[in-house]
Amino acid sequence: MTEVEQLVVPEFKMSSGTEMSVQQIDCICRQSYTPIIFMAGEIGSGKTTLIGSIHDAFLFGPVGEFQFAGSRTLLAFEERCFDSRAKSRGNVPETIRTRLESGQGYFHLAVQATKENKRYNLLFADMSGEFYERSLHSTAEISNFRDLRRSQVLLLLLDGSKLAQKGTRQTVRGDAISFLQRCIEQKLLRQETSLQILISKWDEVQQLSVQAQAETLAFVSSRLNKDLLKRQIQVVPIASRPGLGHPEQQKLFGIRELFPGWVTSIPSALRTSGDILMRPMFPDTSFGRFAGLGVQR
Ligand SMILES: Nc1nc2c(ncn2[C@@H]2O[C@H](COP(=O)(O)OP(=O)(O)O)[C@@H](O)[C@H]2O)c(=O)[nH]1
Ligand SMILES: [Mg+2]
Repeated sequence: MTEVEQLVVPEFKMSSGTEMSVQQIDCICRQSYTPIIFMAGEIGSGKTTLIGSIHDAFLFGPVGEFQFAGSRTLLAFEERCFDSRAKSRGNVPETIRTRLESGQGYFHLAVQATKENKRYNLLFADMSGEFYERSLHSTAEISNFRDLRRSQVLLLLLDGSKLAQKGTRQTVRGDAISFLQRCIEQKLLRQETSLQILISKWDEVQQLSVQAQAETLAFVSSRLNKDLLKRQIQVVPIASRPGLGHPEQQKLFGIRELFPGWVTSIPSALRTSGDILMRPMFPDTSFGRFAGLGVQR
C-alpha cells in the first residue's frame, strides 16, 4: 500500500444534530414521503415539551407499535428535554423556552413499525410562540406561518390551565379562532391539513372537579368546531409531561393515541381520490404490475 493510499479516509456525512431549517429538510422530504407536523400556540402552551417528551419516551422503549429508528436532530431533541428532565426531579417540570431568533425549527424523527417492519420519517415544526402572538396583532406577521401550507397536520396547543379559569379562557379561545381564521384567509391552512386542537397540561385540569373538566372541553368545542371553521376539527386533551404525583404511564397522555395518525398521514400529492393514479397504465408489463402496488389508504 502506497503512502497516498494509506491517507485516504472514507468520507462520512454527519449531521450536526441541531434543529433543521426549511431548506435543510428538503433532502429528507426527497428521500421518502415525510409528513410535517406543524405546532403552533402561544408562549408557554407546551409545544417544546411535547416534542421533548416524545423523544424522551423513545429512549425508554417503543411508543405504541413504533420504535425509534434514528434522528438527524438528536442534539436539538436532547437540548429540549434536558432542562425539562432535570427540573422534573424537583417540584414542577420546566422546559426551556424556544428562542425567538430560532423562529421555526424542524425536528426529524425516524421510527420503525414493529409489526410490518417498515420505516417512517416525520418532521415536527416548532414555531416560536412569539410569532403566534404577533400574528394576532398584525396580518402581515401571519406570513411567518407560510410553511404551514406544506404540512399534513396542524397542532394548535391551548394551555389547559388557562382554559380552566374563567378569567383567562375567553382570550385563549378568541386568539385561537383569530389565528385559524387568518391562516384560512391567507390560504395557509389547506382543507386536507388535519387540524388538531390540543388542550395541554390536562394533568392540571384533572385536579379540578369532573364537572370543571367537562366544562373546559365544552368551552373549547362550542366555538372551535366545523360550523365556524368549515372543516373537521379534533379537540384532544393532552399532558406531555404531567407534574409530580402522576404515575409514569400518564406521560404522553393523549399523545400516544394521536402519534400513529401523524406517522402515517400521507401528503396530498401522494393521496388519490379513486384509483386514477393507482391504475396500471401498462397492465401487462412489469412497470404496470409495479404501478398497481401504489399507496393505498
Ligand atoms: N403540568 C404540566 N406542565 C407542562 C406540560 N407540558 C408543558 N408544561 C410546562 O409548561 C411550560 C411551557 O412549556 P413549553 O414547552 O416551553 O411551551 P412552549 O413555549 O409552547 O414551547 C413549561 O414550564 C413546561 O414544563 C404538561 O403536560 N403538564
Ligand atoms: Mg418552545
